[in-house]
Amino acid sequence: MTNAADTETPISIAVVGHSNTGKTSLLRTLLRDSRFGEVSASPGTTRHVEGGSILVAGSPIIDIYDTPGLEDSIGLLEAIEGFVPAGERNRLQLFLEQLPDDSPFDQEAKVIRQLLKDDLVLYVIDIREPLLGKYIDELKIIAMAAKPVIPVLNFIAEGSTRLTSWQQQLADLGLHAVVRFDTVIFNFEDERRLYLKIQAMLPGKHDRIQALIDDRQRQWREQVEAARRAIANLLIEVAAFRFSTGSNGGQSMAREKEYFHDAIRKAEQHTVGLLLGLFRFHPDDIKSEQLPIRDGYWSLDLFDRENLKTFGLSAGSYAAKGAAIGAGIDVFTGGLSLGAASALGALAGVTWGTGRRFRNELANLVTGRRFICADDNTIKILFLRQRLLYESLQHRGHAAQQQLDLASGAAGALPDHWDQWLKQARQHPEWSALNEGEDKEPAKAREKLVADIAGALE
Ligand SMILES: Nc1nc2c(ncn2[C@@H]2O[C@H](COP(=O)(O)OP(=O)(O)OP(=O)(O)O)[C@@H](O)[C@H]2O)c(=O)[nH]1
Ligand SMILES: [Mg+2]
Repeated sequence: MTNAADTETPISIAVVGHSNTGKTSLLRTLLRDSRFGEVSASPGTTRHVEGGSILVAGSPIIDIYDTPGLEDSIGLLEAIEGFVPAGERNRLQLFLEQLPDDSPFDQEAKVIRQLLKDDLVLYVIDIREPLLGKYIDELKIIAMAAKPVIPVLNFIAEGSTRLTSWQQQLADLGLHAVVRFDTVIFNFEDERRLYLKIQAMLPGKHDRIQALIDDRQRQWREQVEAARRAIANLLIEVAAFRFSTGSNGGQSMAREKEYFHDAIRKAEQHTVGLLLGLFRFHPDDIKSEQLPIRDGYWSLDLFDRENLKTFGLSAGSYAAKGAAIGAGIDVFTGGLSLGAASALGALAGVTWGTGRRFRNELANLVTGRRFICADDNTIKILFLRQRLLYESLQHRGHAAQQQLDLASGAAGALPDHWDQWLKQARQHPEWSALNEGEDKEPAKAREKLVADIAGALE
């Protein structure tokens, strides 16, 4: 983009409101920056005006400013009315000019100064509270700046019972362009609606805001699609992974198992990193004793049997398979004939001619070696927990401070074609980069499977 739009000054927006209503949280979400400012449960956290830029293709469309919370709006309004007679046009400006250095309103003065500079005001409201006099006074002060105001109703999840009454009362005050925006449970639609309202109030900036909306929409779509594909890829990589025991210079079975587990753990961690990155979370945003991800790792090891409980899976398959050598592994022994290998799915009737894909396994049959692959439960857990992470990240604002809660049993069911997908992936060791020496040419059929699995994540 090298048109005039680039040289235009960004739209400037002030975020104001009573203290502790979630102003800084709103900026974090809009800026996609969980490190912006300081957020805390106690009021008076933000002490200075601090700004950030909302960019499209590297150029700022909106400069948005966080301000300290208004605390004593009733006193402030009285002071303004006392200093500057009604009817004066630049009442706030005159008030600032007359304010003594040691005034108790120095925090408020910072807010007013910012209000006067900006094109538009977002007034953040904690709707868990009723519309008290202090809010009305704040709105009166803001109105003196004569800027377009959009009330942003926050704490939607907790305050839903008051939502209509707030909307009604704001409408009575002449404020119709209200938006709801829960800064903790992010919902892309809410963000879009906020930008649409801003667009409606600043007609001169229509195209720039449209560019922002389109960009955010595209980003969101790509982000979601990439996340789905990352999970699909992980599933295929691991399901198609076969590890021939005895191929590592005669190491003990236990060490081979560890090696095998580690390869899968790394693949999972890689995916977790991708998912966090796609939704622009820092790995250590998600922490605490409540589980489940710490420093970009699932805190519960993939091969921990506790996962079975969390995801409501039955451990039965372990017991049933006498050959199982430990959680997370299926063993196939060359000596057990093709019958055992067919448990991989679809090997019955295999011939040497069709066996290129299975050459290693067939060689194992001859040499009496064994190979191991991830068992069904491991792959299910792998899928379910990545899906849960993906769903949580999608609905998680950058201001969220509480943990993802895995124990809520929110894992849900496996997709309809699960068994078929698994079977297919298991027949294609060459689809897994975890298998050394396999050619990893992207096969059309693999690509189709990725698309199918990704599609089921919608
Ligand atoms: N549950 C919930 N908590 C929220 C929401 N928005 C903000 N919070 C929490 O409310 C508290 C205050 O949020 P801040 O963003 O610091 O609020 P602020 O308006 O910037 O506060 P001051 O700077 O002190 O005026 C923090 O504990 C946030 O995590 C929300 O939509 N839902
Ligand atoms: Mg703040």
